[in-house]
Amino acid sequence: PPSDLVTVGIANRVATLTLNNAAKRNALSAALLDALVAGLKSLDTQEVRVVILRAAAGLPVWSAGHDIKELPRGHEDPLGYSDPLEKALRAIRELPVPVIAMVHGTVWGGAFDLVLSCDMIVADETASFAITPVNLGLPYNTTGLMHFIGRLPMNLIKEMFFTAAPLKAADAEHWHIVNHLVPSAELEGFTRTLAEGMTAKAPLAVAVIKEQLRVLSDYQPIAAQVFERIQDMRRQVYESADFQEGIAAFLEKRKAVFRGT
Ligand code: KGJ
Repeated sequence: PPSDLVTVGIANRVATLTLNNAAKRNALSAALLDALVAGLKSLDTQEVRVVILRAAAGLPVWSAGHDIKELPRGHEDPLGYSDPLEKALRAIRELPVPVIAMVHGTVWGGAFDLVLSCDMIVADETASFAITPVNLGLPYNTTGLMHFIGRLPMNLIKEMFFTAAPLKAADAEHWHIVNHLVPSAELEGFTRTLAEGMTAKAPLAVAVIKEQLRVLSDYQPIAAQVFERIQDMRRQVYESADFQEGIAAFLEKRKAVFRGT
């Protein structure tokens, strides 16, 4: 059934998917992400040639990231393969047409992974980007880190992950996080022109190039033992008291006190 959490509009071969839950700051709940994936799957990619992913007009928060209330409370991988966020990232990355993230407002946590998983980002001066697992004591997943490694310089990745501080729009432009930084008043028009410029291009070539770039940038052979070691280290983190504390602090709207246990 269509959901009002994510609306879909189509014009001139461009589909616009709009995150539409202002009350929860577009937190990436299972319901919202399922609606996003359903919206993407509903597209006829013979007809639709480009997708724009945006938040509802005027919201100061583009998305608050993973719905922290829905994170498993310990003893379970918080970002496992079947997590709704992971499914949505794959749906965008595997969609055979370009997806442009159009960003007005602040982008938090898993929502940063979401916009980086889009094929390009157009933002305005209100945009900022933060990746915040260290505020929760959460061990980020390996696939997610691969997304960052494939897209950003290592020193920037480390600064963003270790500080959890939002990167302002101008800095995001400096680091090539955004393809284009444009004034707020021009954001929609600019993004639409960029999208429409791709709609008449050869769709088979576009789809294959997108898939080649995905497969090549994801390609990272890793020994089973190494992967299992990393998973075991992650498990120790999501089973820690600190992870419980991080989530509890968010729910109680207070600052977390981490003890390293
Ligand atoms: N999850 C669940 N609920 C959320 C979230 C979230 N991420 N963000 C906001 N909400 C809910 C609040 O609990 C409030 O619910 C409502 O949205 C408005 O939030 O109390 P309720 O009304 O029932 P709030 O905080 O009153 O809004 P603002 O003052 O406008 O602040 C907006 C902020 C985005 C600055 C603030 O909500 C915030 O700091 N949210 C958490 C941002 C964050 O750290 N997200 C990253 C989550 N982590 C990840 O995604 C991952 C994958 N990670 O690894 O860390």
